[in-house]
Amino acid sequence: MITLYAFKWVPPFAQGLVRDLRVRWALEEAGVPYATRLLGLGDQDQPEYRAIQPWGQVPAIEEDGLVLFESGAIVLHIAERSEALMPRDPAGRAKTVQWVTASLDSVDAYIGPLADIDLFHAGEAWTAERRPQVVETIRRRLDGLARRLDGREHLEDRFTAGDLMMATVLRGLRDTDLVTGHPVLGPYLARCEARPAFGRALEAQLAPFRENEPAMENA
Ligand SMILES: N[C@@H](CCC(=O)N[C@@H](CS)C(=O)NCC(=O)O)C(=O)O
Repeated sequence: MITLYAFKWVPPFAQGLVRDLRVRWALEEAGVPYATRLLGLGDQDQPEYRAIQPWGQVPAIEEDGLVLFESGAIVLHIAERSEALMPRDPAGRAKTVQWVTASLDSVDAYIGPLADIDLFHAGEAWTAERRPQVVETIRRRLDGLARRLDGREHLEDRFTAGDLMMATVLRGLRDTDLVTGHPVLGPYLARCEARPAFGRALEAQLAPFRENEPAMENA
């Protein structure tokens, strides 16, 4: 049985965005059952967990002695065993790997700096100058993606792990209208999120956050 490492709780701005969502979604699409090990405060820095994930981040998985980190690598590993995530023919497999890689290298890498500005450095003077440049760069990345998706349901001729990864990357812009207000990307993301497996994965990530909500100070 696969054991997935995830967080017990994260602040609301990150809930629904933590990268174990990708792994949960892939497992749901593939119909593979899994157990979770939830990391609390300080667990990330313990040597036992650093031996599993060098930077103390989530997600990571363990299965029959195999330890794997990096959400893209884990999703592809799951896709290897499920046609629901990756076609069996060599070209279909190659295209799936291509889109998983593109979601991370060609889209996510450009979205990260905006989250950094909006979530971790909000209100700092330097962000006023930098933010418009970051948004413009993201827009150009989204334009390329939208041109690909215009007139298509998915990145290829069917849903694959590439769409799963791309959708979770696009969710990282949920506090802006860059995706939700986009005539091609908004409906694309909505289509991906309408999949029952996504709903189950999201709920599985959010449930522990509700259960482990920190007590309000002075409450
Ligand atoms: N490239 C890694 C990134 C993992 C990552 O950034 N995880 C975040 C949660 S989404 C995390 O654990 N952050 C806490 C930290 O960095 O201490 C992957 O895709 O798995």
